[in-house]
Amino acid sequence: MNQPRMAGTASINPPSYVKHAKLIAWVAEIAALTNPDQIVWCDGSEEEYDRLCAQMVASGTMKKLNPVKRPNSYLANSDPSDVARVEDRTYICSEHKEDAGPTNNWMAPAEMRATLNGLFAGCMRGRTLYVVPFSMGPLGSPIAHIGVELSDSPYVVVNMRIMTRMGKAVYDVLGSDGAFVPCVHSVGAPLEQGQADVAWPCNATKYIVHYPETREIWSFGSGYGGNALLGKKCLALRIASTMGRDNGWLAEHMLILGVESPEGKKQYIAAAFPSACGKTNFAMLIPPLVFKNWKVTTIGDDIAWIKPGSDGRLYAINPEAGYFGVAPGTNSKTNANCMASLARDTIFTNVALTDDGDVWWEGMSKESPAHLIDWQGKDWTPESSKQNGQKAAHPNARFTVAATQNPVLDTEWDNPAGVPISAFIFGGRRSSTVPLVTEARDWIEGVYMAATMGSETTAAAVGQQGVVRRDPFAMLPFIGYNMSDYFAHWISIGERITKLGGIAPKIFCVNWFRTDASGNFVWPGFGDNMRVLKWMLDRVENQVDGQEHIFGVTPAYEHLHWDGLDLSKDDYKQITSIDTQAWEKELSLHAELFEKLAHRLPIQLDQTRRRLLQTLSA
Ligand code: SAT
Ligand code: MN
Repeated sequence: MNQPRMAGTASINPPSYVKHAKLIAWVAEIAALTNPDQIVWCDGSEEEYDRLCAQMVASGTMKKLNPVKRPNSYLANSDPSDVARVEDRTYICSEHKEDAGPTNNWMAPAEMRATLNGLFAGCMRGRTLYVVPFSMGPLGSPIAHIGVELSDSPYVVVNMRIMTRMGKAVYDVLGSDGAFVPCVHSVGAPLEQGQADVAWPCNATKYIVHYPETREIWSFGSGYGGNALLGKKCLALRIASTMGRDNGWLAEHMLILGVESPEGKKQYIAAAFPSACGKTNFAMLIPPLVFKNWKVTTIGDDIAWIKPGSDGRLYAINPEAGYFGVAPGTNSKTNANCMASLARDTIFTNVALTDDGDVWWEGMSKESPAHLIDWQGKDWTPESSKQNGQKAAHPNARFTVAATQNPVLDTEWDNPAGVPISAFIFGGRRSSTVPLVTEARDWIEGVYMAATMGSETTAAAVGQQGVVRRDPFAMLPFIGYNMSDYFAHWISIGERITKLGGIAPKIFCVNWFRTDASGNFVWPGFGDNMRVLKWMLDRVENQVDGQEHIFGVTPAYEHLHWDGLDLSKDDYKQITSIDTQAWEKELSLHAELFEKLAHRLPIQLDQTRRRLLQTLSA
């Protein structure tokens, strides 16, 4: 780490291994605008990580956890106003409004640049500007993309080191003129001379801004998750989705998992669910006993970059290097592999602190500890929580952990060639209407299912929770361009596969979340999702039947393995039945979405809707 100290305007002083003149000039330009006290060029070393963590422990941003219980791990508590992605403050600033489309916030780039120049002027006063070079995807691989984040948050630096391939080696790949996505981030809380810092600086004004045409990212005012770790949703989804549109590939909000049968046959599945709907749990699934000798392994838990190969198959990589997963609800029953991953070397954010210096969150154990310090730093007891309803951990509390700590990490997880995808799964959180699993009869029907997906909102984004909203492909907050063009792009990928002589992966739609009359989930979920996964894999191999209905193909009760699970035929009916009235309403909501997307919507989608409506009312 290189740390020249300067009063007022910092000197740039890049280390000798940085040979990229444009990058150095850009750092100088941003430093001149934001006015940090010093500039630190991060090298990604362990020594640097430890030093920044120690510095944050000293400043009160993080606590070091009990080294016996949770070696080399930390807890950070954010400001209560900065706990999730801010979708209403997230902008796609393309030259033309239609290119951002009706589902994105838009402002003309020139106008946004003027606004941001005002906000960023002097915004790093009293702070350090960290230069964070990172690669999304294996370092040096032809499918990886490099970003450089300039941030005044040391919390961002240590999280980026876990979540991406971050550090010095990136400069070797960049050389003197390699391409990178410039990412500028500030918590927006300059410090005046002598002003004491707070534990979690942030600003009530927030902007998460993308310029898709020039591939730039600017983020102001938040230090949390996807608002601040700019490699994740901002680069690997919003910006990458526009790269994919331009170059014939897909950037998707998908986990990737491998399934190996007892005979040694390996298949890979990519699955899209909205934030906080169990992607991490699904990606680390432990099959029930009846699936003895079946192995499920993880390629990724949140993002997939998918490209057609010359053999007509789709190949997927996980551009990330770590997991930023939801802690509440995670325990040794729901996700033992995840719990094992979190045993050490983990950063926890907004979970509760136990009296012996460990962490706890709702759902970690049946019994809660008798006393905790909650995520807001207040005393918490089971009694006090009963009285005031305060949760010990914030519902969007997270862990940041390296993928390499996952005991079921797939051996191919960082193979730059990617893994071939056999099927896509799309899932929402729906307490009614949508059946457990439906197979689309062809690519277009699958694209339709994904495009019209609805899901009840979760704590991953600021706003009302539990309301159904259309979340096409689980990508509503992450498509960096016009959603209609995105649908058209998916259709064109299907056509490309056919042209290459391949067979498009099957597309399935699942819903683990249907409830009974008392509001309880009927389907057990977690490991038992293997039962549904097995049916899908058998469908891919043409080895099992299903029942065709209006919307596609669903397994009959006898098509699933039930050993070890007590789920009656009636219960099964409850989660697979199709309520005609509810579906008429559902199709009208699809029509509403299509009306909103209007003139650029691919004709095939509304044709499919009309066909379904006709069959339904026949
Ligand atoms: O905060 S993140 O965007 O990284 C997590 C999520 O919403 O999936
Ligand atoms: Mn996500």
